[in-house]
Amino acid sequence: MPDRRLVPIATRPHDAPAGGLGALWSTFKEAAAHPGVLRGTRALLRTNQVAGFDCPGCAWPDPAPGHRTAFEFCENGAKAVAAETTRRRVTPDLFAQWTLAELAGQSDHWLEAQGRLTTPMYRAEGAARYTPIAWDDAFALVARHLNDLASPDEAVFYTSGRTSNEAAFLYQLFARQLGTNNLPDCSNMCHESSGRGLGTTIGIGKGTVTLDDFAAADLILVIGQNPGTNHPRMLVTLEAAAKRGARIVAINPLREAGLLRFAWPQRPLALLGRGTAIATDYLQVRLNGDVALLTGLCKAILAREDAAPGTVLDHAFIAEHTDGFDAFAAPVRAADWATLERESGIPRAEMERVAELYLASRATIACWAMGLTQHHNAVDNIRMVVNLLMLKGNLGRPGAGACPVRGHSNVQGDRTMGIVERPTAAFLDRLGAHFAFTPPRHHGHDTVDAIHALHRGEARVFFALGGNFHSATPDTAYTAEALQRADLTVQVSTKLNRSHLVTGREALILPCLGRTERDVQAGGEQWITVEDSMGEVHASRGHLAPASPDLRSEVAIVAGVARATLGDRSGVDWAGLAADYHRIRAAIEAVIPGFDDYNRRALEPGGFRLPNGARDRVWHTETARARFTAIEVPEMKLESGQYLMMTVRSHDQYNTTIYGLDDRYRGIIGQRRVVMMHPDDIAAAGFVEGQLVDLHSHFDGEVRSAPAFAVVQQALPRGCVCTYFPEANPLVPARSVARESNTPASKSVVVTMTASVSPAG
Ligand SMILES: Nc1nc2c(c(=O)[nH]1)N[C@H]1C(S)=C(S)[C@@H](COP(=O)(O)OP(=O)(O)OC[C@H]3O[C@@H](n4cnc5c(=O)[nH]c(N)nc54)[C@H](O)[C@@H]3O)O[C@H]1N2
Ligand SMILES: Nc1nc2c(c(=O)[nH]1)N[C@H]1C(S)=C(S)[C@@H](COP(=O)(O)OP(=O)(O)OC[C@H]3O[C@@H](n4cnc5c(=O)[nH]c(N)nc54)[C@H](O)[C@@H]3O)O[C@H]1N2
Ligand SMILES: [Mo]
Repeated sequence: MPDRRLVPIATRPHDAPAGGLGALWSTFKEAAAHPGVLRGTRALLRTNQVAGFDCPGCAWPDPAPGHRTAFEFCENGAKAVAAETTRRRVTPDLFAQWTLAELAGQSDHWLEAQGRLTTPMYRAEGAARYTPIAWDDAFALVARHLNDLASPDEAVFYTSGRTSNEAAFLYQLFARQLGTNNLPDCSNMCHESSGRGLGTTIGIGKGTVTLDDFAAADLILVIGQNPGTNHPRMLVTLEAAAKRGARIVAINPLREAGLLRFAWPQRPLALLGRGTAIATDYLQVRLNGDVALLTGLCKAILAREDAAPGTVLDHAFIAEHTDGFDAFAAPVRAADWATLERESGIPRAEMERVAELYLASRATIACWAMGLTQHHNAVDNIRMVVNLLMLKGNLGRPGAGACPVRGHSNVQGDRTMGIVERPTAAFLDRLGAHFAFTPPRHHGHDTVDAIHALHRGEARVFFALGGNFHSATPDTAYTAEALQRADLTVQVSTKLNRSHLVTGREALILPCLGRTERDVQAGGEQWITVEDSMGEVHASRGHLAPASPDLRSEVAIVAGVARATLGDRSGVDWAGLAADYHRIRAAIEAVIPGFDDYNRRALEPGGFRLPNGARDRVWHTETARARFTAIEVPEMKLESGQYLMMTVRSHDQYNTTIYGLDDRYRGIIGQRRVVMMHPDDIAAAGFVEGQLVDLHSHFDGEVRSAPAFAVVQQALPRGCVCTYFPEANPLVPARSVARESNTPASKSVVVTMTASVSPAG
């Protein structure tokens, strides 16, 4: 094949335990490589401490106050902190030197490496560059645009999940006083399917377990999650469970190193050994084969019940607490093993074996993340997990429950604060009553709807409180067009990213403080609050000097925009709230149930836990019972030459922030534009490792292409391939979404591949 294009592939097999010396070394390198090493080290020692700040890395909860070590951070939390505490700065000089087009020619890794944003910047219509703008002028500009809109629904207010409770609450209040519920957030691309699946079955869109439950579980399922990279502190919890003999079953198409073995890098002796085995059982399910697999487990369990009626299931729980059992059980009993084996890729005997583990367990926890939530049938995935748990009453008792492991450190809190495009009537009633206004009732745009609305020209102002909308969303080319059609795009950010470069006709960059930094307002030094993945709310206080004197807090920015826009139309004392965040928390307490005595309890060591009905076996569903759901097993119909592709995170990134080019645990070094395939699939397609291929996705008669991905081997099920997010996002169609949750199906992309031909040839 003369025109076969090859690139050298560097792989380094990873056979050490996850964590371990590698993680310690990487943490050290990360801190040392950043010119802010001292600043970074000081910050690390404050990470997740009682008087310190909440790690911006992930939403895994902190151990109880007495059980924290001096080093409550992980390798990837260290990267997140180092990225924020870097001494590199993006000053107006950089924007004077580089045009937007030139900056857009640089990689995401390069943009991130330029350091912290320092100065508000403005791009005038048609201008090639950003120029500095004063804060008040920036606020006035946003106000003019918002007030010129024909309807407030022409504005979109996006949030990414690092935003504090205080900023999030003010932000949604502002949007609703303006008159819109257009409050999409990163959740819409993340755990929305969990929220929907849990909300409709157990009456709360959140998990039901706490860290204590992990100490009491006999069996822990880890489904569609890569904690070694994305929630490394969870491995400490899993290791403790493994050591006391709990069984851990991993359900994942990839053999993720973190689920195999782990050595806690903060415990020196552990580094010398082989680490602790984590997963006792590993089911390498086919992509989106989870409903088939879980149906197989339930089928085996029901068969045991039918053989010895009344002895296998938790009949008391099912009778007292649930409904829908018969409708759920009938199709499961009728399901045919051949279909379940084909769709899951797991032999019947394996499913029966794991079903026995489930039956032997007195208390079972099911954890999951994006491997379940980003498919067309994602909401059904979650309901199927709930079905399985309920067969043995594994909800609302010690050691058992549902555990969606959240992403961004405060993504759950932002939702609690009312960042949601479909608010409940009860929430709006209380918000309106407290602030004496009439909130809009009609639902707003979620993330995918916002893209379409911008594309159609129906949304004209796009405002982002954090995040990187351009690169995190699907269908990159389409989303870029959508953003470019806006009159104004505004990004409140800490670091440079591609959303600053693909802009509306006019654009603003508003640089803000990060978690690690001191936040001083008119009323003195402030702290903020966050809610972790298990519903615990606690304070976070930064200690470092701000990266630039010109930064403002997210709260101050939101209040500034609100005051400039609404003026006398709003009865809210925006300046007063921004001067002292205690006042914001007092308002939250008045509007949102569960926040009693907020200002005091948030400061207690470890904070406080929000009420959770399902945990207490109180079900806020339509029928006041927990609900079994009949779920259809989806059948994957691929044509010859087609593969199912997932888009995942490497070990060296935080979503769209690219720290480096290695994926250590998967052994892929120095390269991100790769497509991982089973060796037999590589051979069958006539490819060789290192060959460049073009990827083409197929959806609803449309084809999208992305060029030049290097083929690398990886132990995946046949027919399943894997690429990295965000490189592969141009292939994810914006209309290819999960039913009910509207979450992009970024783990179910149908692709074909063709050999890349060199541009010359
Ligand atoms: N260091 C670091 N930490 C992070 C992030 C980061 O980018 N970097 N991102 C944060 C955010 S916002 C989030 S949401 C979380 C994400 O945390 P994860 O959900 O762990 O992230 P992904 O990389 O998307 O990995 C998805 C996992 O699901 C598996 N998977 C894919 N498809 C399927 C499937 O069909 N079935 C099953 N059973 N498994 C499947 C993949 O092999 C992979 O192991 O991490 C958070 N923490
Ligand atoms: N194909 C594919 N697409 C995906 C996913 C996938 O698995 N596959 N995952 C989806 C998921 S789970 C998520 S959560 C989304 C993530 O979507 P987003 O949350 O929109 O993206 P991030 O990359 O996390 O945002 C990074 C930017 O946030 C800004 N930032 C960082 N810290 C702060 C802060 O403290 N304050 C403010 N104001 N800004 C800050 C920085 O400027 C940084 O560049 O992506 C989704 N997209
Ligand atoms: Mo996420």
